[in-house]
Amino acid sequence: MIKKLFITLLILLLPVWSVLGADVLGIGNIFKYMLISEGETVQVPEGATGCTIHDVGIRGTLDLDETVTVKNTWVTTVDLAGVETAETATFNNCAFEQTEIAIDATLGVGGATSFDAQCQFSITTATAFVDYAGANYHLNASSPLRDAGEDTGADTDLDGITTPIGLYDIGPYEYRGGGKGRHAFLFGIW
Ligand SMILES: [Ca+2]
Repeated sequence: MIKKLFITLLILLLPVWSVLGADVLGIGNIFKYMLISEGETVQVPEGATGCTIHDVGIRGTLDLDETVTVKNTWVTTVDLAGVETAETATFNNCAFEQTEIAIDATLGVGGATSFDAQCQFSITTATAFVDYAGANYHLNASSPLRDAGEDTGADTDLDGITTPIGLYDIGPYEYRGGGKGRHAFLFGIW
């Protein structure tokens, strides 16, 4: 009953969250192939079970309050305060600007994290991407995220390029040389 009420309230509040710059997932949502800007939030709220996030670049905050699987994604700030007893945040093929200790320190009481062997911590954003300051999140040739991942089931990257090239990369973009993606051609941004 309480969960139903919460979910109803959540649906009613979704437009408000959108205005505030938050992407709020519902039960079973798959959130994929996205770039989240600085200051924005991706949230999996309590009760939103069965969610998967993959191939996303989150320069803002990933706020998890429920059991969730996050794959092939890089994150600036992780907030696990809502991950509580019997809930686990599972990360496969992910990279973080924070340390593992810093992320675990945000966990709620009884919550748990599961990081696979491919996960990287303390990534230096200034050197991992073509131009982090300028919001070009394609990988550098020397990026630690390049060829450092594993197959998480994605066949293409955010540019629509078939993956992998060489070995799988971490994050929404697969490195293919040249530094810039098709966005430069399509939208004149990068
Ligand atoms: Ca690769």
